[in-house]
Parts: sequence; structure tokens; C-alpha cells
Amino acid sequence: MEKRDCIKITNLKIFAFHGVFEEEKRQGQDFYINATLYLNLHAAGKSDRLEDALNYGEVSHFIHRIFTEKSYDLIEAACENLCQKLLLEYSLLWGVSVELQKPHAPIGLPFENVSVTMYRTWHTAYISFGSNLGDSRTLIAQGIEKLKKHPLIRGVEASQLFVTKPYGPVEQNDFLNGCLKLETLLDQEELLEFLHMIEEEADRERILRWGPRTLDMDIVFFDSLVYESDTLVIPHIDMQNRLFVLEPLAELCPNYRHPLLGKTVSQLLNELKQVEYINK
Ligand code: PH2
Ligand code: MG
Ligand code: MG
Repeated sequence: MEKRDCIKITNLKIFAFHGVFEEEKRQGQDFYINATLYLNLHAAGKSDRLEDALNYGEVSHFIHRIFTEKSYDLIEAACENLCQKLLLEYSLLWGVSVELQKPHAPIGLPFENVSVTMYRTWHTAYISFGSNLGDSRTLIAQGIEKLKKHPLIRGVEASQLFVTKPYGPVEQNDFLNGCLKLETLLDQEELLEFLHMIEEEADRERILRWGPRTLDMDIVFFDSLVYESDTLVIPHIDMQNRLFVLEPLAELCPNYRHPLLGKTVSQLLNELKQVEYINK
């Protein structure tokens, strides 16, 4: 992993009742936690004031509380929950790495230790949205509200709304378009699933590809991720050819560099404007 500022808490010993077997749930056992907390330490390093720092004593007690307040069958689930709660509780953290050890696991063979390790961070996502069917303004506002209310999403910022001519082969009404920036603990597929749910709640019907829609929400960027699955391509495959994406996006992240094209959003916007001007 990259060399970034961090605080490490090692071999934090906690008695708890996690495990698949009845015996483990009844008797409990010792677990050991190694937590690496990623945050910028520069301010505290300069000021020498606890107010600027993350208090590792407090964090240790927080870990103890979270780790003992609910019992899980799997160390994976106990670890995932701990990562998530740390990132939600301490806004100074941009990431955590947690190793959860279970040296007394009932394996029935001599062994020293068994553990899981998870690395989790906040992600920054940019989303393009559009509507040209129904009460577009309200549908968009409701969609944004649902994103804001999701417990694993924070810092939602919206661009202005733009009235745009339909792009593509289908003749249809003008669109209302814009972009969003948000931070999330969801991964890209989970975020897509949530966007689809919001679209469905806006009575989105997938009748015609490129056709009119009550609400469309597409992931444009997800950190600097380059990703392709059967249902999702990141960065958005055609964003560089769409003024209705680049114009609002340039309000939110003009200097973000496209991880494949190597150009910033404002460069892509200027180039597309040139092309559109020449083709007029
Ligand atoms: N979405 C499309 C196809 N064409 N044109 C505009 N102006 N705005 C859109 O959001 C849009 C489009 C497919 O997603
Ligand atoms: Mg779309
Ligand atoms: Mg879509």
C-alpha cells in the first residue's frame, strides 16, 4: 500500500461472542484487532493540539464497544461492520485497514492464528442525471433527496439544471440534465443498484433504449476507477461526447482527469464545444 499518514492500533484484545458454533456464542473467546486508521496527520503534527488529532484512546474504546454490542457468526461480518462504523463515526478518516484475529478458533488442529483483513475507504462518485418525462424537476429533486438520505452516502452536491436537446437517434422532448458529486461507502455495483432503485421509484420504464425517461441516473466517475462488468462501465463510456454531461460536470470537478483519456473535464468540454461548433 502507498505510504500515507496513518495511526496504528495493534493487538487490541477484546473478549467477544462471535462465531458459528453454539459453544462460541455461549462461552466467548479473545479476539485481537489491528487497526490502521488513514487520515492526514499534518495539522496535528504542526499544531501539537489534541483538537486537531484523532484521539486513539477514544477510537480504541469505540472499537471495543462496536465489537461487543452485537455478535456475528462470521469474522468477515464482524470486521466489515467495524470498518464501516469507524468510517461513519470519525470524519477525519478517509480509510481504514482492519485485521481481525481469532487465535482460539475451534479448528481442532494445532495452529497459531486465523484472521481476516479488510481495507475500506470513502469513495467519490460523480453521477449524471436526466429526465424528459413527467414532472422532471420534482422527480430529480426527489431522486437527490433519496441519495442524501442513504446512510452510506454523504456530501451530496448538485450542479445547476440544464435544459438540453435530445442527444442520440430518438426524436423526443428536451431533457433536464445535471450532475452530482457524492461520497459513499458503497462500492460501484451497490451504488448502481441503489440508482436503479431510485429510477424505478420514479416509475422509470425501460421500453426504448435512448428513449424518453422519467429519471435516468448514470455513474460517470468512481474515484479514478476503470471498471467493466456486464451491467456497468466506468468511466461512463460516452461521457466525452455528451455536452449534457460535461457542462454540469465541469461545475463540480473541472480539474478531474479522465483516467483513460488523460484529459481534464474542462479540456473534454472545450474540445467537444469546438467539434460541435465546427459541425454547425
Ligand atoms: N440521455 C440519453 C439519450 N439522450 N439527451 C439529453 N439531452 N439528455 C439525456 O439525459 C439523454 C439524452 C440516454 O441516457
Ligand atoms: Mg443515460
Ligand atoms: Mg442509465
